[in-house]
Amino acid sequence: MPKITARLALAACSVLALGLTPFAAQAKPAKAAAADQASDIPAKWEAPRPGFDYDLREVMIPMRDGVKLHTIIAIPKGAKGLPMLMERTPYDADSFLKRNIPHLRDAVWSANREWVDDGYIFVYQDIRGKYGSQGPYIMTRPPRGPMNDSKTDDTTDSYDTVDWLVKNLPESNGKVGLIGSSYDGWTVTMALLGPHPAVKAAAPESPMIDGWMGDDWFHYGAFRQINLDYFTEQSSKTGKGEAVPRSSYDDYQAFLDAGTAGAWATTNGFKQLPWWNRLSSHPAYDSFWQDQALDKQVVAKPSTVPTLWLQGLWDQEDMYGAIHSYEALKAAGHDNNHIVMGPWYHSQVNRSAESLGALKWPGDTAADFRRDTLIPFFDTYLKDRAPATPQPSAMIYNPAEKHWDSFAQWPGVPQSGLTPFYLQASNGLATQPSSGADSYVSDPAKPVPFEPLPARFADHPSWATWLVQDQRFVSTRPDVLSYQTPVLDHEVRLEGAPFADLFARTTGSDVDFVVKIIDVYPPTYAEQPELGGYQLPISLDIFRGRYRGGFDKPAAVPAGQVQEYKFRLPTVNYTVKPGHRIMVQIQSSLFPLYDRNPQTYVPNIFFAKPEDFQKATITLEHGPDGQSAVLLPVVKP
Ligand code: PG9
Repeated sequence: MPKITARLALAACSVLALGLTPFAAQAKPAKAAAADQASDIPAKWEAPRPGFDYDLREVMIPMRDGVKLHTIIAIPKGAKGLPMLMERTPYDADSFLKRNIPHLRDAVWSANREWVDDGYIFVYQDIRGKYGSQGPYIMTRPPRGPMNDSKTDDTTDSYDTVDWLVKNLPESNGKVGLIGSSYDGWTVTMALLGPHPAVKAAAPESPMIDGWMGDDWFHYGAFRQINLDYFTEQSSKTGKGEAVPRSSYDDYQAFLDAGTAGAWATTNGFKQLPWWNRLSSHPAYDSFWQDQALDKQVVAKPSTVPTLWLQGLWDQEDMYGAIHSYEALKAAGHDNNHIVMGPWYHSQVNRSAESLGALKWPGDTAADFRRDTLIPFFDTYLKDRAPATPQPSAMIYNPAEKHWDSFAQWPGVPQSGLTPFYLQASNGLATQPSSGADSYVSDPAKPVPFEPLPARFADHPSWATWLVQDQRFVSTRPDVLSYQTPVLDHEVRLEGAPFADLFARTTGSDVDFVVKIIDVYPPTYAEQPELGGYQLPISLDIFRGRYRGGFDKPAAVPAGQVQEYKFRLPTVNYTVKPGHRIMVQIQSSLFPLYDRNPQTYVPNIFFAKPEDFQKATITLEHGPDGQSAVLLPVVKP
């Protein structure tokens, strides 16, 4: 450390006592400079923006209660009569447009590039309480009603924003399209509960619709621990907070060390986060979740806005919302809504999509979709431009045949027409019932990993593609049971939503079931040799056994008694080809993505004690005490 003189030390002490930094103290004394200027930084700097092909406006738009929302608007130079494309986000509106880039095409984020070519005005807004917007932030703020007794929500905020836009942007044609993925898809859906008349089309992309049933927070009651990072990132600060620091490079180990999600949260200070406190005190599907499930709300308050629901077929975050909203609206007779499911991971529709993990597609399925379908859909209603072909009710990619299929009705095969594929002796799978049973020991000390170790939530490529991971990495574990058909001599075409229908006993008093439907590739595969023998999950989900009698009625499982566990799996449009096999894998954990079931019934698994975690022997019945099966949407010739 350098030697300091007594005088300097004294000066430093007085600076510290005044609460000034030494740097500020040094800047002060030059008397001559102080006379002619207050600061080198002008009160307001206007960048001339020479050569820019768009105007940028940054405004604080007032809502009905006086709260102002930070909004960025990019208007192509000389625009006249252009429609507006609006995205409302909790993820920093500023990050959607690079302000210092002169050409709008390069300045907007990649998903909007084709829209620039087509001619749109872009509006990006921070939702209440995040980044530049005023007001309190509430996680996925519930609609006004039993859970929100204020006069505002994201329906009114969207309405008030659109109202301001049509009155203040003379360059526009007064028509607004709504778009956004995930949380931003949730904001689109919220807007649809009471849209401004200027809203003419909407695309909720992988929207978070029901956080308990099958979107981000839980799947059928099993908690998704990756959200623990999201909670601090999203709700510890107005801007972006930090992920939780790790004790181990491998999240499998880090979460095993923590014991429960509740213990992890307590250790990491989550009691300061109101959202965590609310979520963790509602582990079951009670009115807290039911009243904010938007697939119910869109039917209760249906809009007339033509809507294109989008999601990935392997969407690792929001696999539930789009398809269930679409189906609910269809069932209620609303035909102004359409579904598109592409061969994509979560939000890949907004990126390039030539491949997904080991799977390759001919061309960029996302860019093609944006150019050929999404923009023409918006243009139909925002530019009065007739589409080349009318948008079908459902457009679903067939990943085995590598092309899009159109459907007037989706799911193609209704639930009443599903074909049971029964578990058989010697790990067979067939359409005739059999007799027998198989057991495995599920040990909470050694849960089945959801991806090859080290598991890392923070690694994007592996997180985005874990749903297409070759399942051979677990298929030889004794606690993963695999059943497969003989090699197929004909193709089996699947169009719709499969179900798992298990009849099982356990020695414990609670249990989870993970069911995967898998396309097993032939042992050698000339088209892409590394896919030889690949076990590709085409539909997979987890179900928490305590909810077998109703999602709002958790109940202990009677030890040793056969119980039925029936649940829907994600939708498929898939052809299992001759030479392949259909496989079903069943296991009782998927860790650390999902929290471990202690296998002893406790009222709230978040706060289970170490002694509640017990090994259990689980027995799957093939008959006569129940015919365990998966029910597949096989198209009959
Ligand atoms: N899947 C993310 C999310 C949405 C809504 C709530 C919580 C998380 C997202 O990508 O926005």
